[in-house]
Amino acid sequence: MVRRRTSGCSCTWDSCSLALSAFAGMAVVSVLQLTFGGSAVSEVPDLLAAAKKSWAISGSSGGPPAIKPINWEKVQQTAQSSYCAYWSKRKPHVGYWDEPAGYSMIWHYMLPHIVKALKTGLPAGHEALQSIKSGEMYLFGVAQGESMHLMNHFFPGRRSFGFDSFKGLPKEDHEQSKIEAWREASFPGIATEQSLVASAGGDQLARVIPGFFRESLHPELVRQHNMTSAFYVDIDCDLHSSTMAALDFVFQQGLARVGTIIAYDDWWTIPCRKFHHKVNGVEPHYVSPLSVGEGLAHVTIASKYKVSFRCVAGSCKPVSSFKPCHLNNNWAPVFIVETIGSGLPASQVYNHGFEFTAAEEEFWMANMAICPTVG
Ligand SMILES: C[S@@+](CCC(N)C(=O)[O-])C[C@H]1O[C@@H](n2cnc3c(N)ncnc32)[C@H](O)[C@@H]1O
Repeated sequence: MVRRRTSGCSCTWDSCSLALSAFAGMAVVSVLQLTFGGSAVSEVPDLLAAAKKSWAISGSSGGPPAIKPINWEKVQQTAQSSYCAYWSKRKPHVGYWDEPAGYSMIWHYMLPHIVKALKTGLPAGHEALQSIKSGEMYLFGVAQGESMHLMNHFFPGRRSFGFDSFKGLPKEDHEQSKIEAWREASFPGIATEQSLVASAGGDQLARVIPGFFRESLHPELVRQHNMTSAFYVDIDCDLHSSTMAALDFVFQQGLARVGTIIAYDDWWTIPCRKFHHKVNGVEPHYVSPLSVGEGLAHVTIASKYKVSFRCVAGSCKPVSSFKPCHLNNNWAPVFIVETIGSGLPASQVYNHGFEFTAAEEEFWMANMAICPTVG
């Protein structure tokens, strides 16, 4: 059963599996029939035009390689086979304590396999290894009690920091990112600060910073909590303005570094809602995920901090295989920071790492079974 989502989270574990498999089957047929031609972009800020340019990856552009070349294909193959092996053995609902609530954060299940592949696939001494091996986890949007618990389950022994108002969403500032389900005060906390800390390994490992990000995310936090490099940043705070505040904090404070992995739960929620439904009185229409919500914040931050991101898993690359365990056949996009600032050749401003064309975005939204149900 695919539950109608009114949250920033996605769907049930099994509904996602089914939906993704259904999408897979449909897509295999449709890919043969479709040629990706013209596209209709109706709500695209200037930034999007710049963002849509794609740049060559480091080491293959003809310019000086920003970092030691990494065999990304091999890393992805290793992660892929490890994840598929896990899938073949998994029992329904394994490790998923929140099934009755209808939340499924299925991209989290890919992370241990990605990390394992990075640890073995990155050249010894590569700067990314430091945060991958021993970095900390920064989770934005935690008061439903899911992400901190899950990440501690997958990465026990790592420190985690959870940020939430415990009063639900604030007001969205970005007009095009407003959808009815994300009203002010939606999703007031279910968990408490204490229950979150307990679920994430206790107070030696977990810290919760309560408050709205615009007040809570001040630079002093870094010193107060001795925060160090982010191995993982979890964006599940739904709104464009909240995502901007979260990303700005981790990049400005130097917590996000080369090797930091960032995943977004609601990258597709606004585009999917607008694609399939009337929103704020406007008939269904296409908007790119790079022009609203979390996607727009990602592009803005990439530009502001001159970041080159790479898609490592999830829905930041069109699916090339429709096996349920294919790393890109997943709801949320997962990126890794490849370079920051001076790492990019002068000709490249930044690289958001999102690999869909407009036609592929439309195709994905038209065929992805969960898409009409979210928001
Ligand atoms: C859909 S829930 C995500 C729940 C989740 N991942 C978990 O582990 O419980 C979104 C959460 O983001 C929080 N949030 C969104 N914007 C915020 C902001 N600007 N400041 C503080 N919390 C915010 C909300 O309070 C809400 O708990």
